[in-house]
Amino acid sequence: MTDRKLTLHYAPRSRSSTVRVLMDELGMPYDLHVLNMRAGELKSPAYLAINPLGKVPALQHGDTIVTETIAIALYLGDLYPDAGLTPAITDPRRADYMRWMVFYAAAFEPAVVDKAVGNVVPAETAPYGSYDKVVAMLAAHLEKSPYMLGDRISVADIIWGASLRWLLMFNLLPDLPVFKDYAARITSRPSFQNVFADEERLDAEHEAAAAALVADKAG
Ligand SMILES: N[C@@H](CCC(=O)N[C@@H](CS)C(=O)NCC(=O)O)C(=O)O
Repeated sequence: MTDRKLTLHYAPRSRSSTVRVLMDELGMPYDLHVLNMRAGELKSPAYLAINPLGKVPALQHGDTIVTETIAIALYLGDLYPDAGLTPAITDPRRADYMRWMVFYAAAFEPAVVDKAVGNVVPAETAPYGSYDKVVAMLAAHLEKSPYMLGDRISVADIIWGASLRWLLMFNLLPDLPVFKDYAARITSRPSFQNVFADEERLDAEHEAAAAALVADKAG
């Protein structure tokens, strides 16, 4: 629990959507600061003061700012352990939890991005070895259990489930049943479905607002 106010700086259909789902799953009260990415609001001086990279998500906890999706997820999971989604430091699953969360940011995302843009990085230099090995390792892991840490859902599944759904949608991962089943298992949860529905509305509003800005400038 916390007595400092939590604010999520967020734009629909982005990595910040995953954090929004996570905060709903954890059952924490928070303010949502909605930014219109299409209208350039992530690059406003006010937002750059929060995250100099002009990217979402960013979490504000009182006067403290946390950026980076995985850092935010680890932070929130530890802040709300009673939700039952965070293996405690004494839990034997904690090591796997840390490993899969850090692997996501340090190896999996770079492997996928390099693959998507056609960067060929020698396996000895790449922080992930090779894309094919990363994908094979993840598939083999998910073949063994329904969730990243075994038979119980955790914060790690909110991250991995959201990402796999997105990557499958854009053909950035092989269309394997193990990936499709896992992504569906996680993102069919009401927390995801509620955010997806709200984002359809928000994104349409943002598109219209961005188009109006362009028309204003042209006129
Ligand atoms: N490493 C960052 C990446 C954040 C990121 O790239 N966010 C994208 C949205 S998914 C963004 O804000 N893009 C807007 C931009 O770069 O202008 C994290 O994991 O939080």
